[in-house]
Amino acid sequence: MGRSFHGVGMLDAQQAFVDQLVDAVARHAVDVVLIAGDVYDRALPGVDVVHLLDDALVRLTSAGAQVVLTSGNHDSAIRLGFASRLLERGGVHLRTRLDSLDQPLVLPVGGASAGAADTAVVAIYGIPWLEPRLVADQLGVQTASHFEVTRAATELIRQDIERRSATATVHSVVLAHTFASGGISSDSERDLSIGGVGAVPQDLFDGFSYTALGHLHGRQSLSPQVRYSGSPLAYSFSEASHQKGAWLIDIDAGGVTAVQEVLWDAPRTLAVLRGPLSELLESPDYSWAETAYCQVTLTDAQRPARAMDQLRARFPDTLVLSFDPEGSPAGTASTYSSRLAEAPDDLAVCCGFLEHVRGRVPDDAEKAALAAALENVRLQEASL
Ligand SMILES: [Mn+2]
Repeated sequence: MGRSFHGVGMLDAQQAFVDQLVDAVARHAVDVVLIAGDVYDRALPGVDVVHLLDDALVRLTSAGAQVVLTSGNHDSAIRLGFASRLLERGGVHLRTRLDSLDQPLVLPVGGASAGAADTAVVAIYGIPWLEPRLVADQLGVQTASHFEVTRAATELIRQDIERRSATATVHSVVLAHTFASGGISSDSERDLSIGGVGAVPQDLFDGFSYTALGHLHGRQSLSPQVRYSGSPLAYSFSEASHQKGAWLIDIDAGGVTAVQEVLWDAPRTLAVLRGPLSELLESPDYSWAETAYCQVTLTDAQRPARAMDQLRARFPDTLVLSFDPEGSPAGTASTYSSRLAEAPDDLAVCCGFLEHVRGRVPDDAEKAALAAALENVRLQEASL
């Protein structure tokens, strides 16, 4: 919530998503809504955005659901976790702290396979975004890597499941905000690769009945039991082909019995257009894009005058314009901005800037200094 799309505010679209979510919760009689971060797009969200979350939590609980919510890398875990022990009483279970990792929301589950002498429960755990260098000590791991801290967190959860299994059949659901391998990245999560942040292997989640992942924007299944719900809205043009939605999980005394998709209506179509200006302006093939948010790449050999003005006459919501002239050498984008648009991470953006202003690529020592500076910025943001 709070994130914009290429400069366009998305609060109305986020409000419309909340309406759809509340409606789906009521329609399917959902018991628990799982939100695996990011909740906000920044540590200090705007007041209207905070109000939107406040309203969403009230409406979800009024519709009969409890909510389990973890913080993502964009959130301030401390701010988001404010009053968590009080909210617990209202059915909103914030999992933003290391010491609540192994404190699940426990709910009884019924169903035919429950033995007479046995109680079956579902235990829902939330792993917030773990910044390796900030949590390694507390988790008792030597190497401050995503893999090691996530492994330590899942180990604590396994121990808790084992304790509870002495007196009940325990079906476990784990929320985690992480980049699990097998996940397909899109531009919007580019920051995750800063400082060599790697993916964690999905087999860390083996043995849990279901793992609900957050971080990647594309809704996807790494396995039947390990899935990303994805972002409720597209936040970059690389998500133009995404069908946004969520997963609806059924659990009874025998475990997970069904997983089905719930889809969200997109507020606007995204169009990724490419071609010479005259064709884009005249061809009826593109009339569908006239009401869309457009990303346009012009391929004219000569850069047309007033290209943006001309495009906006037909496509008023052209948000991104770049040039890739026909006949220019393969792989060399023509402008600084179009080269940067393809940079995979912030380090590449900084290196590209240095190359642009100095005419040579940074050497290894300069690269290392830049990487360290970016890492420090990221850590400071994480500790806000
Ligand atoms: Mn994230």
